[in-house]
Amino acid sequence: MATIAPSRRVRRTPFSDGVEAAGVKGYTVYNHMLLPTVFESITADYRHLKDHVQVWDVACERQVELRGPDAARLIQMLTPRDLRKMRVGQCYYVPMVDETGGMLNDPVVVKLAEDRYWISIADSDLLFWVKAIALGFRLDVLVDEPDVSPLAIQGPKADALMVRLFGDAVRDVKFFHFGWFDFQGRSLTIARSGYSKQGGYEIYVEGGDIGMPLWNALFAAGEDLQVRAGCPNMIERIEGGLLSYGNDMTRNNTPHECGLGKFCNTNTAIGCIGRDALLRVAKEGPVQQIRAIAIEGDIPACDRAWPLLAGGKKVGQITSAAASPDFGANVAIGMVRMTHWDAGTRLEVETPAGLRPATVQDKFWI
Ligand code: THG
Repeated sequence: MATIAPSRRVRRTPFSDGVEAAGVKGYTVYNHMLLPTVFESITADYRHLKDHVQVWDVACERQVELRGPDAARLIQMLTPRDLRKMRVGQCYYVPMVDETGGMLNDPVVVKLAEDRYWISIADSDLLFWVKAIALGFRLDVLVDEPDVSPLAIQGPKADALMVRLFGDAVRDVKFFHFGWFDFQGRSLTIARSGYSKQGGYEIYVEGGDIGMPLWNALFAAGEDLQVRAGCPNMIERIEGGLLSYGNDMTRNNTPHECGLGKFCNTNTAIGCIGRDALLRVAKEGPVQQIRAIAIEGDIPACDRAWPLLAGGKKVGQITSAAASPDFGANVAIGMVRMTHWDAGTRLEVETPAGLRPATVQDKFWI
């Protein structure tokens, strides 16, 4: 594979020096920023993530900040998930859609104050959409991208590591909640969340200057826990059914097709953009939906959609796939038409390396 040319458009992060010192071997670009994809090897990184604890530079999960008297009104316009019960200190995973109900992003929303939110975005330029909505509706709210860079601590020993830096109180942070914790005289927003199923935290590092001091403190404190630099692991996230915007879904998909119907309260999310379109979808149900798919045989890297066939006819597509050491199969995420989405349905995948047998699963692996 060729390299990524360094340039100002491909932004470095406050942790990039640490990531390079740790021997990063591959990058992707996410929200116009570097995102590590591999350190030792994807399978070695996978094993280590499931057994120990890793520190992930996920600064590319950029924040769109809403601040001002109309922040609450604006955030509810942006998502069909009902946010009326959301309290300060909570995080919500939410679909964001356009006026047709098409997915624009699937961020984590962080409620910092009644009049202040962070939208922790997946890989699309959501800032432009949010700014345009705020302007078009003449809302009294500031919308911008603050100097905030998430650092994720993931793996079974994440609690053990975090307690050493932030004290026992960090254990009390509940899933998809956050608290404020001191580090070198600065207050850090720390949530129990992250893009893996192994458990852990996300530290929203405000101010790039404390990036490397925090990075170094975590590695110094976790030596005996075998702490390592890591990154979202493709195998583990497919096993866990964690969706990747731009890969597993695009603007052409509704939340219901993505299995995110449970995060849509179209009846009560009054004022949300796309509500009329989604009311129709919610009533009739989707005609295709995300499924866990097991694929047999050898498969190449999934860098394009692979057609899913039944009797030679296209009935869907595979959008992410990887060989899983723990499940002894190729795990995959696909969008499958209603006629063929039942668990146990046998299909064929048209990979660039040839046709492979596949079976629709009843659920994801973890
Ligand atoms: N953390 C933060 N920001 C992010 C991500 C993250 N922005 C980009 C990307 N990841 C957004 N996509 C997701 C996808 C899945 C989840 C979080 C963000 C996730 N899902 C859990 C699950 O499916 O099991 C929990 C969902 C729930 O029950 O609320 O965590 O990872 N800050």
